[in-house]
Amino acid sequence: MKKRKIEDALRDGELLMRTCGWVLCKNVLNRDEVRVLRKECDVLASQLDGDDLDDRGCVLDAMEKVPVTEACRADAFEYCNIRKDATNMNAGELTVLFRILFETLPNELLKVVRSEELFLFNEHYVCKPSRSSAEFSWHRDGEIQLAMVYAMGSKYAKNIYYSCWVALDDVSGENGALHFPGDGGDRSEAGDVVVSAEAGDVVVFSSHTLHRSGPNTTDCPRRAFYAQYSTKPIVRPRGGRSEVLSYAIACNSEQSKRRRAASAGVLRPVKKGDCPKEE
Ligand SMILES: O=C(O)CCC(=O)C(=O)O
Repeated sequence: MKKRKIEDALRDGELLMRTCGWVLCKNVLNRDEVRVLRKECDVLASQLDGDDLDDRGCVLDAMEKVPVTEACRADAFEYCNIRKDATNMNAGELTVLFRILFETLPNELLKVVRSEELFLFNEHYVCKPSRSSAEFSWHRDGEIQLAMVYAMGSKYAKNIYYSCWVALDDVSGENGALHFPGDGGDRSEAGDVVVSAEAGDVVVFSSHTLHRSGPNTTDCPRRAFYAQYSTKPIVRPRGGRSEVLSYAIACNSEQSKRRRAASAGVLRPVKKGDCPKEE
């Protein structure tokens, strides 16, 4: 693409984010990357009963399984070291996961959101089992995830972060696509916007953006990876000091890159055959 066209495309994405609060980014992850995430999602789901997954709002959180330390909440090296014990990924798959989390998704986000730095705030999978009636009604992520922080005062209500919702399966109205309000904020079934996405596409939206998703009426699970990034660390007051809420791991700074590179000591470059085979 010529430089001018790239600049136009970036401006379009940024404009969409500012006016609609969401944007669909096509083909962000390749097939190998999608396969690595699918496999981890399936491993986490297989550790639960089907009903359990519906009961827990279809959320699968790999970090739930490991002892989260204060250090890993803000440091890329500590995070990678702890995250690697969450599931049985091999070193090649972990390398792919960390590249997605700390490079591919933040780089994509920086095309539509202006910021010098992005901080990983949270990551989990959302898996709607086959024939699941689980739906997410209209909500803004910030109102739910930051309710406790907002309750501490208006200063905290200014926190904003961005969700990168990564389709791991082809997603449509039949299996639980994301919906956003239509023209003039129309939230009716006929007027809202259903975002169909192919595996590897990413829907980016802000923590202030209203959205919902429908049930999965198909015979296959509908899997998505949900990584969220803030432009500043999101903290809450505790015992006279600030404490990181969830995570605040810098993705873009040189220091963060060096810390992540250090974690490569426990990993190794991706080799042919490391990634799961096509199902
Ligand atoms: O993946 C979905 O179906 C929607 C998830 C969602 O809206 C959320 O977790 O806030």
